[in-house]
Amino acid sequence: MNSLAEIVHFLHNRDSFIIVGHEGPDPDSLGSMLGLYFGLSKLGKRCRLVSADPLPPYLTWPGLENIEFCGEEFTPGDSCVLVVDCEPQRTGTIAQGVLQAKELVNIDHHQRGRGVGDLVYVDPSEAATSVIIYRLLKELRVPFDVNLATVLYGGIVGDTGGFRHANTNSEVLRIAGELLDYGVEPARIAREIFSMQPLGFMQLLGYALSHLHTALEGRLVWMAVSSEEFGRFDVDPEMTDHLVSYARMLDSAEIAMVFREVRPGLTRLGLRSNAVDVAKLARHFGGGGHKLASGATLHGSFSEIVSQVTGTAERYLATGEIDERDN
Ligand SMILES: [Mn+2]
Repeated sequence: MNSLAEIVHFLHNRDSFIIVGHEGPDPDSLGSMLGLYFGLSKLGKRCRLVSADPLPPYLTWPGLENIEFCGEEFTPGDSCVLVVDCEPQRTGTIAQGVLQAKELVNIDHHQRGRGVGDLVYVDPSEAATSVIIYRLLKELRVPFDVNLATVLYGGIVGDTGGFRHANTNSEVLRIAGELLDYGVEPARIAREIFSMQPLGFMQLLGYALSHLHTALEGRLVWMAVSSEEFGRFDVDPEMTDHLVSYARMLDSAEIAMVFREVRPGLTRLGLRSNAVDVAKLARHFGGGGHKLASGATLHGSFSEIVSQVTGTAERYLATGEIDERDN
């Protein structure tokens, strides 16, 4: 792994960048992308922003309108590619093009993120990649303004769950406080990320809550929503990542899981906990993430996936171990 100073030196000495984040972009991925975009542009560099997937709805951050949407046809040309908030393999349909970059820089904060590229900076102790970008831009002596502050603040709010997750610390709050002084509107940013939902989602949520499942006296809680049920409420399953945060509210929950059958044969599993390492559980099923927030994508029959994963999670909670025969 490289030092932050080496990344800074590298960025200084290049002129043309393509900045990409992960598939299904979230606020921290976007905050990191846009933060680099505004910061490097201020230094006179040429920057493009590229995403494989559409943006979350409702966000009105500055710079989002400059994001280009590409797929398998994406090629980086001579530009240096900066991959933020994930490994290059997780950039979705543009991943092949990203990996062809003449120069690749990877900046991330995911646990077990090994980083892939000519320069790699991965720090799992950071609450958000947007915090790393803040530090980089400070080292680069970029002058901050309300636009830059807004996107970095938005990224931090996203990955700390509005300063409620365990990754919230005094340093994060100090940085967020400094960003607010540039004129960021905290209430608007929080509402756009957490508190704006279409009617269909509200009704689906009611349905999912009234069909909440528990095991081990509520220590394990899960929701399972089939593609037929998503269709019934006219809700796009890919836009319902946050269902898991409602499951997690159960007072007795140690592990909360949500199964979303995004289409027949393809299920996304979201995992949250307050203390138990759910990244371990996610990795067992081919996924990954953070200790307290992780996920995986599974193929096969929805009902079989639900019973298999809940069985493994139940044994994991009861024994503290994952039986490798649980496959
Ligand atoms: Mn992140």
